[in-house]
Amino acid sequence: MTHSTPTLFPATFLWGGATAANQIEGAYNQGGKGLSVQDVMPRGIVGPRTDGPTPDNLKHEAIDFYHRYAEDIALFAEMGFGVYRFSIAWSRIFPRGDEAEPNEEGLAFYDRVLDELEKHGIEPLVTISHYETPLHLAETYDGWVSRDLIGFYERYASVLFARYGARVKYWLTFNEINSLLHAPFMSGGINTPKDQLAEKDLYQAMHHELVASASATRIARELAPSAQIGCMVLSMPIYPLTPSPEDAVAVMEADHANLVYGDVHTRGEYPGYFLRALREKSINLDITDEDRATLTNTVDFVSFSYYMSIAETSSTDRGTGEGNIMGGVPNPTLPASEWGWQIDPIGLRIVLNQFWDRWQKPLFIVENGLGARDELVEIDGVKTVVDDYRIAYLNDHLVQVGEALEDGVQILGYTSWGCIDIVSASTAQLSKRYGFIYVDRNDDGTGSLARYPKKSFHWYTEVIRTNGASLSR
Ligand code: BGP
Repeated sequence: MTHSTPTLFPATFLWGGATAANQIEGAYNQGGKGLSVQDVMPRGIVGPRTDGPTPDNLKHEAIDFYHRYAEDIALFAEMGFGVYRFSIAWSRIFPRGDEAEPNEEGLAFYDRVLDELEKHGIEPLVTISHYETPLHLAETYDGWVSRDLIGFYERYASVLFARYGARVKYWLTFNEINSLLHAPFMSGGINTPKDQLAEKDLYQAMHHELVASASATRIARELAPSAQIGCMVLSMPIYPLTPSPEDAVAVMEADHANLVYGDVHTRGEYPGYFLRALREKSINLDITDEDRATLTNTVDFVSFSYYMSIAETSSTDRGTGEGNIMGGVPNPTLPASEWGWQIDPIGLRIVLNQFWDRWQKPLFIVENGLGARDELVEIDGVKTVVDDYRIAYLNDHLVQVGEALEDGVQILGYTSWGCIDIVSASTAQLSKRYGFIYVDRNDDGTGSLARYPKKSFHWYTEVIRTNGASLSR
């Protein structure tokens, strides 16, 4: 059933956009910043990692937000953003990750970003760790496989809460924490190649991240009492390929593998289905009593990315599905983007309901959007992009957000992904664009870095101005 009259988004609904430090900032070796795992991933997760920084890594300069943040935030303000989600580069604050003292120059940069946001009345939403673990922690400790990372992360989070806690209300502990098993180097700084990694080590790394996340929540309660702490998961509704009970069970089990992260963050303990899975794999995790106590520090809200849905089957004949880090079985009923991500606006309503029913925590949609190639054209002397395809994608997804609001789901806000063109995470391309603002930079690194509002810029401005009433149903 679809609601026919325009939904009233709550007056407090936060509209905005989202980015991540490694994909937007550039200045990879300036301001005392150390290297992160991203500095040796010039091809994203689809290519091999390199021994050190290489000239073909677009993230090294990205779109130079490090120097142009004031201009970019002014453009966000022009669209009427009420919130901007960005991440803090861990290696700007702790260049190697295991130092005792933070890098003041790195901290001062984010002070300046926050000043600019405050000037425009934009609420910051800060991701503490977004796929940018300091490289030293990967190479010396094997990333999150090591329990030592919990302490380093606690120190890092404490510094952030102490410094920015009075200015930042909304915090996310780990970007897409459930991607760890799929992309161990990017997501968990795990240096051991995936094919040589013992499954037990991967699950141990997952446990360490979950403990660190809960510990950050505990620390925030002391250092930043007005902060709201959220977890962040990659959401992907999974449909049975056929109505057979076996396919329904395949969906349930695939769902469990994703939902366990939100379950732990909201309930404070591991669910039985997960313990069963470990038992059946004969994996005995090192979980201390102190870990168990830490996990009881549950989050205030749940945030998630949503790009696509997928299907599942019990059959061994699965076909191959491309997707946002986690693959699955292609759904024959859905179209796909140029990068093979299947487009499914209704899936967003389903996921919102599923998460709300399951966790009863306010939800924040912190990533959603269409990666597409854009063509810069000149209309009446003004350079722009006529991105009707992006407008259609966002419109249809936001209509489903309205449906979920009608369903009674509590939603804090919506930040579309890559609100200005940035380097893609999976393929490290600039040509996979999500933004309302076109950035003149190409995959070969050429371009002036000039910014041009696209047609969607004006469309989104109107959506925000009318608080969703201008959406077409
Ligand atoms: C998510 C990541 C983002 C982002 C987005 C789009 O998985 O959290 O960092 O980039 O996906 O993916 P891509 O950039 O590969 O198109």
